[in-house]
Amino acid sequence: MKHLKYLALGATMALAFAAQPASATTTIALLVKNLGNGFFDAADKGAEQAAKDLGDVKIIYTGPTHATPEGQIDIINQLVAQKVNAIAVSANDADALVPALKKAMERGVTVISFDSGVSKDGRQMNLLASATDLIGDQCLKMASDLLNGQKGDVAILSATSTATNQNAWIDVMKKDVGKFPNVNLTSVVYGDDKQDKSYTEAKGLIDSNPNLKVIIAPTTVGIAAAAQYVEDNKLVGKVLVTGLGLPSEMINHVKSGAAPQFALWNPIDLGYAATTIAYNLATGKEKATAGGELSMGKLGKVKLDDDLSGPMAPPFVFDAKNIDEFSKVY
Ligand code: RAM
Repeated sequence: MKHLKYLALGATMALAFAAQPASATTTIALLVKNLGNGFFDAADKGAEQAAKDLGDVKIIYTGPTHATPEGQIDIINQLVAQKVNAIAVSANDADALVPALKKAMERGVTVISFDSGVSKDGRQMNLLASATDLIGDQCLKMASDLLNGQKGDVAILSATSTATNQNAWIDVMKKDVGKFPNVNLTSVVYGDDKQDKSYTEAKGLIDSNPNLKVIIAPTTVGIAAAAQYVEDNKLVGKVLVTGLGLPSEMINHVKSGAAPQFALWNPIDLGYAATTIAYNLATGKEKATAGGELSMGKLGKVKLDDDLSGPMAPPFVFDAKNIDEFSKVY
C-alpha cells in the first residue's frame, strides 16, 4: 500500500514537472525591446519560419512602444497570466526584468534572452547575436577604416542607456580602442532606438564637435537616423557614419556615401535560433548547461559558457559591393 502511495505520488510529481504533453501547441512569446523596429520585425520572420519547421508552435510577437524595462515587465506579467510556454526576450535592462522573469519561471514558463541579455538568474540561457568582443572590435575597425589613415574624433550614438547589448559593445570599444591608434573616442549619446531622438542626438554630436569625423551607431535605428541627418545637412564626406545596420534600411545611405560600410548578423536567423532554443527547452528536449550545446535547428549549435550565454554567428560587413543583394533579404 505504502509503495502504491509513493508510486502515485511519484507519478503526480512527474506529471507536474514534465514539460507539456507532446501533442499540445507550444506558445512562444518573442518579447522585443520595442515595436516598430525593423530589426525585430526581421527576427519575427525567423521566429515564424522556426515555428513552421518545428510543427505545433504559436508565436506571439510583442513588445512595448518605447524601449523601456517597465513596458516589458507589464508584458511579461500578461504573458504569464496568458500561460505561454516560453518567453524569448531582448531586454531593455539586464537586471530590472529579473524579478518578473523569475516569477514566470516559477510558474513553469521557459525563459531565454536573445540579442540583449538578462542576468543569469532571470533566464535559462542567453543567445548572443555574435561574440561581444567581435562586435565591439568590428565597429572600431570600420571607424578606423573610414578615417582613411588620418587620426580623428569618433563618437558613439547608442540605443538606450540601459540596453545590455549596446552597453557591452561600448565597453569593448572603450577597452580595445588602443588597437586602433587613429581612433579618438570622444562621447557616447543615446537615441533610445527612436528615429527622432537619434536624429537629434546625431545633430548634437556634430554641433558640439566641429572635428568629429565618424559616428559609430551600434543600433539599426541610430545608424539610419544619423546617416539621414548627415545627408539632410549636406555633411556627406565631412562626417561618416558606421555601426550596426539593416541593409534594407541602409541601402540609400550606402549609395549616398553617408555610411560607406556597416555590419550586422542575420536578424531572421537570430529569431529562428531563439525560437528553436526556446522550444527545445520548453518541451524538455534539451537542457542548458555550462559548457554544453543547444540546437539552433538548421543553423547548427550554440555552445554555452559559464554564464549560459553563447553566440550565434560572427558579424558580417555590408558595403557598396553587396548592399543590393542583402537589402532584399533583411
Ligand atoms: C537595434 C536594437 C537591437 C540591436 C540592433 C543592432 O535594432 O537595439 O537590440 O541588436 O539595433
